[in-house]
Order: sequence, then C-alpha cells, then structure tokens
Amino acid sequence: NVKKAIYPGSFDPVTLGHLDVIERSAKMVDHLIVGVLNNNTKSPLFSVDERVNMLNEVTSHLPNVEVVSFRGLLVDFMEKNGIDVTIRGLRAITDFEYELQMAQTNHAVYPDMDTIFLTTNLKYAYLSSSIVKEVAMYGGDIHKFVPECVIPRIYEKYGITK
Ligand code: COD
Repeated sequence: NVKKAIYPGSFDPVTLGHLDVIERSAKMVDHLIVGVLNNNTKSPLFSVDERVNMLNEVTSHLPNVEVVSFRGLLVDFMEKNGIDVTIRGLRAITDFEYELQMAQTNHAVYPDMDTIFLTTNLKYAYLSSSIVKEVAMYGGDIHKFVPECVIPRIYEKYGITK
C-alpha cells in the first residue's frame, strides 16, 4: 500500500480531468500531495497562489489531499519530503512518450521513486488546461471542462464578462 504520493503538474488551471485523477488517487493512497510547479520560465495564466487556492477549493471534500507548491526538480522535492511515488495521468498515445521519458529520467536521478500512471476517464480524455484556455479566450462555454469556481476566474483573466 502506498502511504504518501505526489500528483505533480502545472494545473494552470485545474480541470475536471485533473480532479478525476486526484479523486481516484486519493482512494488508493493514505496521503496525496498535489504538487503545483512554481516555475518562472513558463508564463502561466494563473499565479502559483491562484492555482494552489483553486486546487484547495476543489479538493476540500477530500481529507487526505494536501496542495503544495514546489520549485526546482520534482525528485528533489520528493526526496526532501520522503515521498517515493509519483502519480501521473495518461490521456492519449501522444502523452506516452513524454511521460515515459520523464518517469525514466526521474527514476534514474532518484532510484527510490516510481511512477504510477492512471488512464484518463474517457469523459475527460480530450481535456487539457491549454484547450480550456483557448476556448475561454474566445468566450466559449467551458462548464464541461473545469470545476464551477474556476469558470469566472478564467474569463476574468481574459477580460470577458459573462
Ligand atoms: N485526464 C487525465 N489526466 C490528465 C488530464 C486528463 N484530462 N489532463 C491532464 N492530465 C494529467 C497529465 O497527464 C499530467 O500527468 C497531470 O495531469 C498534470 O498535467 P499538467 O499539464 O497540469 O502538468 P504538466 O504535465 O505540465 O506537469 C509537468 C511537471 C510539473 C510535473 C514537470 O514539468 C516537472 O516535474 N517539473 C519540475 C522540474 C523537473 O523535475 N523536471 C524534470 C522532469 S524529467
């Protein structure tokens, strides 16, 4: 049984696909850490604090889930915090190559860690944060893609009033 695992990502912003992976992982592990990458080189739509806040709101019904941000290498964060399992979601075959490369690199750098892949819920197979942002940017309907509380925050970023 897995005691402590991390589900790392950009979560810019959290989607229903992410939330589905979080809910399913939370049932499998004692303690799940959702790790939000705090990386200045990518230019995210939402600040790290905004992303952490949204994740906290949408996971408030899950008592064993904790949201934190991290900088630098994922494996360094894991080693420092005694976490040796990473959870990642797999959508399409296109995710596979990147995910495999990342899992193997992480394992090579930190041999104590392993990656568990959850296949996507078919309902959310096509979803990504980037697609959601693109639809929202042009004022499209995003209620099927993101949790309710996230909707007005995305439109606000694009100066759209609904
Ligand atoms: N259904 C199922 N899973 C999904 C869905 C969906 N609809 N949408 C996304 N997911 C999964 C993704 O496959 C991913 O596993 C996870 O949810 C998070 O997705 P994103 O897009 O928010 O996050 P990424 O892929 O940008 O996260 C990348 C990391 C931040 C984990 C990575 O860049 C990292 O670890 N960076 C730190 C520096 C580091 O250690 N680099 C070395 C890597 S080898």
